[in-house]
Amino acid sequence: MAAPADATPETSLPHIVPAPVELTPRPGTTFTLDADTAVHTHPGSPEALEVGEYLAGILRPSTGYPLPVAQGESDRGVVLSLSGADPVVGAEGYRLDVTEDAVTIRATTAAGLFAGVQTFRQLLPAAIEAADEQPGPWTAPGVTVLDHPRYPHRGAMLDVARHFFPPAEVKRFIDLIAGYKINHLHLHLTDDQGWRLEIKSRPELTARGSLTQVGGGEGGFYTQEEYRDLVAHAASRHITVIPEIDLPGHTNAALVAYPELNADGVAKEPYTGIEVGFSSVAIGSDATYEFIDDVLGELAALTPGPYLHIGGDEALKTPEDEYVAFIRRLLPIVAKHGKTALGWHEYLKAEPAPDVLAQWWGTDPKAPELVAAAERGNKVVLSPGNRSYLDMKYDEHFALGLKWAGYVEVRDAYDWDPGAYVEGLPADAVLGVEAPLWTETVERREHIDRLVFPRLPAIAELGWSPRTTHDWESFRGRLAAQAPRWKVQGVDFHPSPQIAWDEV
Ligand code: TNX
Repeated sequence: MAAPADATPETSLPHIVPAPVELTPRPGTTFTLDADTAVHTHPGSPEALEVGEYLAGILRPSTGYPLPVAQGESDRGVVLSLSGADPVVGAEGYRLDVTEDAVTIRATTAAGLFAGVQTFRQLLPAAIEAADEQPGPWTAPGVTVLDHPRYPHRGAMLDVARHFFPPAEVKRFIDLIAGYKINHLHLHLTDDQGWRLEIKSRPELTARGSLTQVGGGEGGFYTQEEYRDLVAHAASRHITVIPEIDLPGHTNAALVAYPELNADGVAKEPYTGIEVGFSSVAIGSDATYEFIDDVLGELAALTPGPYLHIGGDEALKTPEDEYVAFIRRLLPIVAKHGKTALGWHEYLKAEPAPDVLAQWWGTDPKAPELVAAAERGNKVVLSPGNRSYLDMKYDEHFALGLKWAGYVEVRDAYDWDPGAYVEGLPADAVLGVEAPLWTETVERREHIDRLVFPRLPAIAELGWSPRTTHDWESFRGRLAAQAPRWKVQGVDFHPSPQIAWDEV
């Protein structure tokens, strides 16, 4: 016998990832998008209007409805308002009310409206994600959602150095991560195998240093115009780009381009393998710092976000005293260009000032150097290799990826607490989390998709959702509900055996 229409059993709670702070169903209520629905955005706010246009841009192809977007107030249709939100939502949260007549999102900023839009998207049928017209009906269950992030820093990284990905591919990546309320995109722009960003004062970097990639393919690079366009695309999704120039190691591509960066003054040959830790710029030479000043100066000018990531990892050929001297000479250059440095945790050996950030990629929760840095005031972003590395294999049968940090199944990615993971690390030192995708084995879109989905949503949830919502059984059910969306979007996710994909 069918359940009465107004019964709302536990199992029919909407499946939202990341889990919201509070979600209360309105039993028996649904909202239906139709040919007359309009999007009303906060009067006088171009940013809110942009979020409205973004939402309409997702809804129009699949519904075939006109969905006009205009500034104004309304109690019908879709309403994006910058007034009336509970202050508890902060700078990135929102309140979402779905009633019979209206879908109302209230926030204090456009970023909050954008986050609310992502939740609303997941309330609609999966076919809403289609690129062409679908039958509908386009109903969303009645709910009240109050939501705001646990951490301000929720990141994903794409390594475009080991394999180059053209701008359209990066934009697709941005669009997909935005759906899970990720707000930082770290681009690993340079490594031994390729230099991927045009630097006008150093043209050989791309003329000579961008021509290869892992496996010997032709590589590539972003012109400054293309890079600016990527940054703007990310910004339109409320994502801040963090560009990384990896120094002093992982620099073979630069050493190919500029002989004077080599300690012996001789240019290196291009490298297309996957070993790490063999290259270094000349630590003691002024030419190195003139080069870095040129590169970081142009990069800072292209980058509206506050951070420049300077790498600092795996400088295995550099003696520790030289490494520390290098970092101490490098950091003032970042500051001179008006940016805050972020670096892989190794650079904490230089005991940098408290205003710079560290990204921890360790696997051992005993990390006394990280704790000591936090005690000196440095904030940290957590990317534990055995939890958040999207390039680790899921299991021994998985063809792509590496396994130096072990296998990372979905549950490994999900079942840890960023606030209590590193022993003795004060909870308030943690700015957030990042899931990096290194691309030694990642050659094309399908490879990206299989490694990123479904593990990125796990890390996104750890970054967004309060610890009180943490529950593997709940997560695996909500994650399974994403699969129909990914299918419609053409995301070639890995059907991990840990998730009951068919029970949705
Ligand atoms: C370590 S994690 C690296 C990268 C590799 C990655 C592969 C880190 C800061 N450095 O150079 O691509 O492992 O998983």
